[in-house]
Amino acid sequence: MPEVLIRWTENPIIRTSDCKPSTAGLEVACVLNPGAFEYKGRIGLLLRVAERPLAKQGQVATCVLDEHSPGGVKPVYYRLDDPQLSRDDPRVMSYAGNPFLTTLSHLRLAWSHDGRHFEIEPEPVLRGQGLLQTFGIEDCRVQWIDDKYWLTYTAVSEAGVAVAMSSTRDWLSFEHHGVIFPPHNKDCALFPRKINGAYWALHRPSGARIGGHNIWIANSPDLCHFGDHRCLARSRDGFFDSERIGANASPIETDAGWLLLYHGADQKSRYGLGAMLLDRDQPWKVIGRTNEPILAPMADYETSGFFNQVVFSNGHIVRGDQIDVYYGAADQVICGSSARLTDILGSIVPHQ
Ligand code: MAN
Repeated sequence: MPEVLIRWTENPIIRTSDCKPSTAGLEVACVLNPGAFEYKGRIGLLLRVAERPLAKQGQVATCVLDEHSPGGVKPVYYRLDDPQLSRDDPRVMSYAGNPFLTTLSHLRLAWSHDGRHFEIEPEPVLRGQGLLQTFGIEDCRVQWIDDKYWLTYTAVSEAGVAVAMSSTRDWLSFEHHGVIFPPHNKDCALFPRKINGAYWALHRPSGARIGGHNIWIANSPDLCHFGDHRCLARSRDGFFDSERIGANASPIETDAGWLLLYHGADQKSRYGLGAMLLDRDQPWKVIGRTNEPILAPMADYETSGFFNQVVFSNGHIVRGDQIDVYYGAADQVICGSSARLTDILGSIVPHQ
C-alpha cells in the first residue's frame, strides 16, 4: 500500500545551519522533532535543538547542564582511544559504564505565516532546569486545553528518562509542573478536552524485560496527577512497529473516534509513522490500526543523517480535513508532510 502522508517538495524545511548555537563553543548537531501549535494567526514550532561542543581531533565531546559551569553548560571530552569509552549508538555513549547523551537538547521557538517558511528565534525558550533535566529536554508535544497551552516533553538526567510538563498562555512566561511520569517514560500526548469528566494522557513507559515499549493511557482530575493506567496498544511482531511504539502529538477528534498518529520502530530501529482509531467515549478501546506505515523512511534526508532510518513526529496542525505533520528526519532535520484525515482513516484496518 502506498504511503498516505505526502512529503513536501521543499523538505527539509529546517536544517541545522538555520539555527544559531545557544552558547559559545557549541555547535548545533541536530534540529528535530518539533511540537506544533497555532498562536495569534501564526504557526509556531517548538524545535528540539541538539548541541555539542566542537571536538578536537582524536576526541569526542558532549555537554551537560551544570549551574556551576560558565554559561550553565559543562563540556565533557573523552579520547576516542580510551578503553573506558563505549559508543555503539550515535545518540548515547557511556564512560566507565555510565551512560550519557551525545548531545544536549533545548527547546526553541520558530514562527511562520504559511506553515512552511519559519523564522527561528536566536535563543532557547526552554532549557533543562534542575537535577532531573541535566541531560536536556526533548520532543515536546503542545496542546491547548481549556485556557492555556500544555507542554509535555522528555526530561533526561542521570536519574533516567521522564516526562515533564510546563504550561503557558503567551510563550513568554511559563509555569513548570515538574515530572508527571517518572522513568522510564516518554512520548506523552494529552487529549484536547475532558472525556467523561477527566483529562486524559497517552504515555509510553518501558518495561526492562517483560512488557517492552507500549502506549499506555491514564486520566487525571487536574492534568498534573495521573492514575487509572491501562495498556492501550502494544508493539506487533512481524509489523513495522514490532519493537516500540509511542504517540505523536494529541489525538484528533473525528466523527469515527479519536485518530491517534504514532511512531513505530522495528528491531533494526527503523522508525515509521502509523495510525490508530480510539473509541470516542472510551478512549482506552482501540477500534483499528494501520498495518502499513503511513510514512516510512525513504527519502535521502530520512534514510541518512544523525541516526539513520527515522521519521519521528510530535507535532501536527489540523484544519478541517487536512493535516500537516511536521517530523524529524534521520534525527537531523525537520520536514513536513500532508494528508486528508479521511485518507488516514481509510487506511486503518478495523480489529476483528
Ligand atoms: C527516540 C525518541 C526520539 C528519536 C528516536 C529516533 O525514540 O526519543 O527523540 O527521534 O528515538 O532516534
